Amino acid sequence: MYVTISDFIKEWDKEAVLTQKVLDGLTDASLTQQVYPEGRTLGRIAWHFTTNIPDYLSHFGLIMDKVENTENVPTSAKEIAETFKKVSDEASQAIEQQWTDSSLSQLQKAFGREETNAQILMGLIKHIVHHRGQLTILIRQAGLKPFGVYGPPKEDWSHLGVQNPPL
Ligand code: NI
Repeated sequence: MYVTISDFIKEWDKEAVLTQKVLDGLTDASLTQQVYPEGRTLGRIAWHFTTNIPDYLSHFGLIMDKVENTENVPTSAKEIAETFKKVSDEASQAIEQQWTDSSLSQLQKAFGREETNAQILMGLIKHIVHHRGQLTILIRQAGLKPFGVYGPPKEDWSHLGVQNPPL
């Protein structure tokens, strides 16, 4: 668990770089990929976790600008990727400027229970990681090669000289 703001920011920035790489690999056509006919599209999922960042942090007391027109999922992959970049940078600035290390151990009501602000911040990272995992499946279904978030996608094992990758 995060004890200092700088611990959190390090983790936030590291995950944001990985998420950015996933989003930068999207094409406009891939945004309409669905997991089943009535399912959410890839674009909607990416837009959801992006626009949720300021909504979530504002809900827990940080002052941040919300994303405009959140109900309209962009048809441009570049717009989603650029919005994520802006929002994730603004989030780390807001947290650094508005909270101190001692804020992290303060309790707030969250999801029907008491959580520390450190847990609340970790919840935001988990939310993004959860949906980012969904995206990588949809990216594959859309016929694109997913970015290897925590390890290489299957194509890159062979480039590394590995014929039978570990599961
Ligand atoms: Ni969600």
